[in-house]
Order: sequence, then structure tokens, then C-alpha cells
Amino acid sequence: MPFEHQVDGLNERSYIITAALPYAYDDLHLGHIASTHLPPDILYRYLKLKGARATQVCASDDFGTPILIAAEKEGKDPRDYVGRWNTRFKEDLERLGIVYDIFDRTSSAENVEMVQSFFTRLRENGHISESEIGQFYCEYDKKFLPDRYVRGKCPYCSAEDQYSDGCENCGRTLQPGQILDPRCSICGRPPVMKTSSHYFFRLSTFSKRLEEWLNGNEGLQADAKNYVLNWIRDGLQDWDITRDIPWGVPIPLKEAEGKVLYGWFDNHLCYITAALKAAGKRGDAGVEFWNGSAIYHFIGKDIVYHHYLFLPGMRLGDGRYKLPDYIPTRGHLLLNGRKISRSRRWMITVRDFLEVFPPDYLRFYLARIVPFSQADANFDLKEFGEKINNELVASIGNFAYRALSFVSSRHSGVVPEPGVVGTQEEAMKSELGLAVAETGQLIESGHFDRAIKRVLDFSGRCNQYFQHKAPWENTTEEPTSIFYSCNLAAGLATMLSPFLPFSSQALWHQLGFDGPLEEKGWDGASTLRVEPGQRVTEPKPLFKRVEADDLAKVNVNLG
Ligand code: B3M
Ligand code: ZN
Repeated sequence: MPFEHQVDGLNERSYIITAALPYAYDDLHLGHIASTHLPPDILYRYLKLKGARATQVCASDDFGTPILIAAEKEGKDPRDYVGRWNTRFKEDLERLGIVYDIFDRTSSAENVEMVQSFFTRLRENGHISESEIGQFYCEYDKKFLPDRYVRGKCPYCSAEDQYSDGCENCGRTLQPGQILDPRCSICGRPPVMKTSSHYFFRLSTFSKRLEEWLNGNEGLQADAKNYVLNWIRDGLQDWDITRDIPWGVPIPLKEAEGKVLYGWFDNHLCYITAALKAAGKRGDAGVEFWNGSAIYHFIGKDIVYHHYLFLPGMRLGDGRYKLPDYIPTRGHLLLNGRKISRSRRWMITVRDFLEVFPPDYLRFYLARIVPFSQADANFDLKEFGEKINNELVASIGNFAYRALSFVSSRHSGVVPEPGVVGTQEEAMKSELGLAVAETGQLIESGHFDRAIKRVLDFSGRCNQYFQHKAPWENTTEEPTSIFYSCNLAAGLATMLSPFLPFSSQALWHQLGFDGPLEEKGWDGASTLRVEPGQRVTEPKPLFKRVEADDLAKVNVNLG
């Protein structure tokens, strides 16, 4: 199974977890959360509960042509423009309970320094070549026009109005000059070709070492590995890492004045920058920290090429920082069966969603439907409502509420002393232990969807236990059943906490614990932690049913 840990040594290790960096030009939508931000957060929260040292980082991806174009369209200075998105991302993520040790920006001074040091070392190590190449140039705007600055017809599928670096219709990447009927995207005039001196990262020379790394690393997902190996077999292209635009990391060479590095040269280096910043380490101490940690990069499948080839190639060429141990790669999120699309506005932003539903509802449903594979998952609004109502409300919420209500109404809010412990109690206690262990194993192996399902199954068993014991009529055994139920609910709270940080903490509080649930750790969840005599707080339903009206509110923002 991929990314199996030595559970015994878990709390002695350090983990660095990263989420792919959102481009600083549009709001986060549900697709970002499904593949990129929620999965690492589940692992991170779990590792913390296990007592491991874990550092989780992300950043806004600030540089690149699309961002410069967007800033120009609004007449904003790109630096101010990206700053605004950085703030919005942090707000949205925080509301979702996704809190990074550092949410950096790729344009931060520390990252610029890191990126330039990489360029310099790669060049000294002979991994950068230079050549004159033709670039579109607009004589009217007096600008070079890389990537999205030119639109035209795709030479493969003839789709109109495509960007010069890739066709959205057929998915192919295009080299400069390949697009047909090119037009400047600022003024609409046809550009001319001009030569410019560009630097290339010699990715092709790493083919053998990359292949060895891919084959030798057990932690990498087989489904991604196979097609990456095929790309290597087909032959890797050197990467043009130069852009003739004023927004990017300046190439640290006198003769390259006015040129910046390509966004995919600098963005992933911010994983390292941000992790070192979060740990307060620089220089050799930083290198040691990085190399002594297990490294996870969580991504969506559209950026496999960059993370399985370009990123490790650059790290190999630089030679200081180790390669990733795990690159958990998930598929796309469909929305009501259709591909999410910004241009057609077939998407739901995190902001819009949180206007209507609590953050844990989104976390729950996404965790439930997104598998650990590159298969796409479908966010179906109707199914979302059903899952919340049948699983969160009717199973988990119902059990906790019923147990706590007995404490409140029959025992004046104090957990009763249990009487004789019967076979059903013994059985539930061992089921609890099993659920805690198996849920932990599923999280450690990356199968968060199966992990949450495991917790749900256990919650189903808790409801059955309650039903069997019928404390409303079996009054002799009632104190025992209620004592056990409170303890099972406490176990549920801990198991749910990597997935549902807000509601699990609320349940924890209702059970009469003060302080954050995380302090009690994961392993303790299999023991009976609610003591007789413990005072609970007024029980309140943890979850509210999703009604058709609520769904309609989200629906109107679609399309
Ligand atoms: N911003 C692309 C994307 O959001 C890019 C990821 C960078 S991760 C280093 O798909
Ligand atoms: Zn023009």
C-alpha cells in the first residue's frame, strides 16, 4: 500500500506537508479543496494527534503571465493585486479549518532568494543552457508576448481563441510560434516574431536519474508513476525557463536584465522556502531539517508533469534538498457531473458555499467522496444533502445527542457511575479500539475516504448498541449504557477530528472536557476517557438537516 508508515516510530519523525499553490487570480473553489487542501489537512491533523512533528505549508502562486494579465486588466500593480488574493485565500482556508503553519507567497523576499540560489547553482552545475529563440512581439504595445499574451487557433484541433501555450480544447501544450492566426491579447493585432535569448533547464539530461528515482520510490502512486515513466521513454524536452515580462523572479545575471524566470521554476521552490520559514531554519540547519523530514506534496492530477519530473529534476540538479517521498495525486472534482470551468462559471467558490453551509459539511462530503487515486470524484449537490442528513445528522449527531440528553435530563448533567459491565459493553469497548486502530491505518495509508467510512460504520454500531440497551425502558442498566455511550461518543469525537475539526471540538466540549481535543491525542481514543461524575454541558444537536431551500441557494450561483 502506498505511504505506509512505521507507526511505532511515527511520533519521533518530522513531516513536511505541502498543498499545491493556488494561482493568485481567482477565488478558491470546491475543486481546489477536494484534491489539494483538504487531504493534506486530514493527514496533518492526524499526525499532530499522534504526537508527530508536522509542518504544513502553502502559498499563493503569484508570478506568471496569467496573473500579470489579470492585474493589467484591472489596472493594478501586480504586487498589490496578488497581495489581495493572498489575503482572501487565507481567509477562506481558515474558515474551512485549514490552517497552515505558513501560508507564504511565491513573491516573498525569502522565496526570491531561494529561487535565485537554485538558478545560480543549476547554472554552475551545468544544467542550464542558453539559446536564441523566436518569440512573439507586439510592435504596437512594444512588448514580448509569451504564453497567454497571444491567442489564436490550435494547430492540432483547430479550436479558435486558444492561448499560445496550450489548447484547452484538446489539452495539448504548444511551443512559442506554433499557434495559428496569432493575435496580441492586449490590442488584437497580429504580432511579429523577434529573437530573444532564453535559458533552458536541461531536464532531458536527468531522464535516467528520474527513472531510477521513480522506480525506486515505493511511496509514489503507481497510477501516476506509470504514465510518468512513459513520458520519460518518449523523451523529455528541456524547459524554457525564461520570460520576457516584468513580473517574476529576476534572472540573477547581468546579461539577462529585464528577463524573469518562468512561474514553474519558482513556484514549487516555495514549498521549501515556506517549510524552512515555518521551522525558523536557514542555511545548513534548513537543509538538515528538510532532509530529515518525510516530504509530502499533495497535488491534483493536472500538475503531475511538474511535480514528478520538473521539480525532482531541479532538486537533483541543485543537490541540496531531498526529493519528495510522497506525491499524493488526486483526480478532478466534477460538479453535478460536469467538469468545473472558470470561464463558463460552472463552479462553486468556497466563499459562496460557506455562505450557506458550515465548513464541516464540506469537509465531510469531500472526504467521503474523493478517493486516493487519480479517478475523478463527482460533487453532486443532491447527494451532498442526502449524505449530510443520513450520515452526519442521523448517525453521528443523533447518537451523541441522545446519549448526552440522558445525562442532562436524568442525571442532572453529571455522567453516571456505571454498574455491572456486560458483554455488550466489553464488545463495544473492543470495537472502539479496533475502529481507532483501523481508522488510523487508513489515514496513514492515504485512504481518507475509507477512513471516514470506517468512523461512520463505528457510529452505526454505537447507535445499535444504544438501541439494544434501550435506556428509556431498561432503567437498571441505564447508568452503564449512558456511561458507555458517552465514552463511545468521546472516541468518535477524536476519530472525527481530522475530518471535522469544528463539530468534533463542539462534541468534546459538550462531553464536559475543556481545552482543545487535540491535546488528548489519538491513541487515547480507544480508552474510556469520560469519567463518572464528569459534568457535561447542555447538549445541542451537532448538525442540522440540509433542506432543499439551502441547496437551491447554492444552485443559483452555478453557471
Ligand atoms: N498554481 C497550478 C494549479 O493551481 C499551480 C500549482 C503550483 S504548485 C507548485 O493548478
Ligand atoms: Zn498588441
